[in-house]
Amino acid sequence: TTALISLGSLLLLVCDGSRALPEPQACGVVPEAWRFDCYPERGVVVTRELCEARNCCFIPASSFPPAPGRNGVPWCFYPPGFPSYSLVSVNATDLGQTGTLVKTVKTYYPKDILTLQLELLYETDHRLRVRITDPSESRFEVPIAVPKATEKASSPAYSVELSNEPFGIIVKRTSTGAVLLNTTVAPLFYCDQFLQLSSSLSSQYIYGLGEHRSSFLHDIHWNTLTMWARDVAPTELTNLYGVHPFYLAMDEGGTGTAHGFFLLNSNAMDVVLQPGPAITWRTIGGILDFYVFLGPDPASVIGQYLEVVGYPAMPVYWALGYHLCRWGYGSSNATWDVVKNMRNYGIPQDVQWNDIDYMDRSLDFTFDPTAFSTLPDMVKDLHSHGQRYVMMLDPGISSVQPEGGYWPYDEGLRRGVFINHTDGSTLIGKVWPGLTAFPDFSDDVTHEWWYDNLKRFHDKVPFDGLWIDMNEPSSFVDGSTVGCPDTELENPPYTPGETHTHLSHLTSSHYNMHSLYGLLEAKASARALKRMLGKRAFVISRSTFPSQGQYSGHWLGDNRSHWKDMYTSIAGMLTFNLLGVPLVGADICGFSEQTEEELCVRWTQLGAFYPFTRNHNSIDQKPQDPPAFSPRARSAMKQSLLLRSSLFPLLYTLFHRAHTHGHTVARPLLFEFPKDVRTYGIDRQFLWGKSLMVTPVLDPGVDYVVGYFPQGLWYDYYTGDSIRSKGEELRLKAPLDHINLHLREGAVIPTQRPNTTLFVSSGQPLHLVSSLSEDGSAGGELFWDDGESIDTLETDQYAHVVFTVVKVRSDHYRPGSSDHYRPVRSDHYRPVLRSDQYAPTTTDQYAPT
Ligand code: MIG
Repeated sequence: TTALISLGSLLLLVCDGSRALPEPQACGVVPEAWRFDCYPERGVVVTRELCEARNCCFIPASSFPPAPGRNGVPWCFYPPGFPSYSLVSVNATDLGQTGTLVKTVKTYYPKDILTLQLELLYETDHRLRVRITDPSESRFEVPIAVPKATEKASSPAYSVELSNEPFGIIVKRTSTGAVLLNTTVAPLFYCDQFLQLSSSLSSQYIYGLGEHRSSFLHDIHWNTLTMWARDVAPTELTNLYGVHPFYLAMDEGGTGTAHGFFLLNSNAMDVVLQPGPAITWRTIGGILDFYVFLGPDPASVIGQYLEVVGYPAMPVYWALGYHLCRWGYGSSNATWDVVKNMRNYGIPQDVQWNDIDYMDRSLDFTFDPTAFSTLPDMVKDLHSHGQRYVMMLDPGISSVQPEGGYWPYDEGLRRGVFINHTDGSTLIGKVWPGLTAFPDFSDDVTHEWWYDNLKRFHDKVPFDGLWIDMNEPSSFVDGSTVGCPDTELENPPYTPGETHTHLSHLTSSHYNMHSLYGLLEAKASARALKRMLGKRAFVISRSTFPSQGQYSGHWLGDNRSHWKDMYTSIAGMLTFNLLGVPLVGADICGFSEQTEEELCVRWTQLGAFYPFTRNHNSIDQKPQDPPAFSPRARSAMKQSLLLRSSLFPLLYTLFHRAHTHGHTVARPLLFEFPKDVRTYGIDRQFLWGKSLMVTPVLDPGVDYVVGYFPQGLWYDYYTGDSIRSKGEELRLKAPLDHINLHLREGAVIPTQRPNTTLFVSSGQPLHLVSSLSEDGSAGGELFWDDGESIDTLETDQYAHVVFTVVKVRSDHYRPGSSDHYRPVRSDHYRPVLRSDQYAPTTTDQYAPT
């Protein structure tokens, strides 16, 4: 922060209209960490000539790019005083302020918008919104419903300072003076297809910014995160399936306070993190419309963000069960055999899935009449066992007329639901069935058509939920069968990361809406399911965008059967919990490549603590469902799944909190211990809610695991033994059939005796497990309803029970003695995992031993 403020003082060098090269001294004073890239174009070797043609500073940096895809200290960077906008007027409004920004010098990108309107909206005490728009022409804005404030916040936790010349916004936390945003660090760009805003970051601790494969805590060392929905197997340093321009960051100084930032923009963009610490948002369309959330703790930041984009839906209860899937069962009977096998072994399974191989010639809304002829019978059988069926749908609708016609396409054409070229002809790409058209889910007519298709198929195969894949949208040809038109949209002056593969810009609306495809398809799917089944919808989507959680969950895509992929799944899961999509998990045991038994056991144990738990496997790999392994492995997997089932009441209650308060379900440790800097980077452990800590084994060939225990009292979930930690790493025993679980002091968690399916176990007794704090107190809650009706909360069809344990003073109580920590138990039951007994038979209390 100090460094950037000194930069600010150099800004007097601005002189309108001057195209003079920056003074070498002025360039030299800019510390490397604060050099903002003036030549971010990829694949260009930036020379002094190219750089100076942009009036920028050219200093070959001391270090060369450290890693491919990571772009190191820029050699060409903006000098202090690089021409930018000036704030020429400010007026008070009902909600804040409005201002006019002008600029006289054009940049080196086409179509500078020289006059801009600034709007500051003090929406709530903890939420500031800033919009920078073109007053003369309306530009694309993301079509998601955000709250409209009607009154200016009365005592905002933030203060806003505006810098006039050059224009910049500085947002501070009122209580501490911490600078959360300072956009004066680099020039603002606002051209038709190049909008760029930089800011200092308050600290190096920054999270969110999905979807990328990385550690949970982002690396700020010249790390460019591209946002553009893309079908690519999770790989580091490249953009993946979803787009989430939101971050959570800790304030400076390790005080535990946190804030958030959300850029409401769906165009292709690069987000650059640099060690300043600073961030640059570089988008190729739309407007600059962003929010700052003041927290002050990490969990509140997420709640405030989700107030804007929407709280996640309350899942139907069986969404939280065990899901089994693979690509390439080959037939409905083979699928059915797996289900029967699971039943024979008494392994919990709520849901059986099918991948595209159930389809007839890969056509949506059909099933293979030969190999999958018994599909309807299998689904009926699942239902009669209290189990559910989910199958895949891809958005690409075959445009080649199969024999007998294809209603989805014919009807879609008739109703005009497909994405068109600008000349009005249907755009054709290529996916699994061959040539395909793509439904335009931004249109209600398309939603109606999607519903009709689902209904017609449901009459034949009564599925319960949907798996929507390939919705980036993915296509096997660039652009369309006729390539890409040669337009400005196809050739933006700046191209972020990997934005040209698969279905590309095509039309003006696709240029803006590409990354919204998965969101809009999920919305259409959830609406249709609700209407058709009259229950909460179950949808799992590959592509996601802010507000996705209202309509679907997410799986993390095509991982590999590697130990490393199991580890990175934790960061993915935690990140999506921050992004308001708590119903998330990775393909357990790994999707591509062959898994091995030990990995699959460990992954099933970890996966039992994914909010969404599904084993999924790619075609051509050997089966990896639990019965496919040795008795020892199978029984370890079974134990972990029964354990998960026994924790269903807790998990369900956590989802209720996510739905009503925007809480996380799978939670990073730093959320509960924000003052403990040692938790900031933890992504090998996590919590369920505030109390249950999961410490999985993530390495091969070990029978122990090292975990960090934040300060306090922790109880081994199985034995009730307590550990008093000073905030230290502990080595825990972890034989192959064991996943370490610890309960934090002061909790009461509801559990249930498990069964092979959830909730049918309504006959299954509920229990409480409590972990007393040092003073003998504990608390918790249970949310309980029928598990599937829509809006049980709104219609008052639920129970919400709050549990409190207090130490009752007795004659035996002797202050200062350790006696009062002795457990007072009605029996000595501890939830030791045995196949016949998974939960306390009576209410159980752990007390410090
Ligand atoms: O091009 O439907 O991520 O889970 O098994 C691959 C086949 C298409 C990608 C999904 C994966 C699924 C696969 N799909």
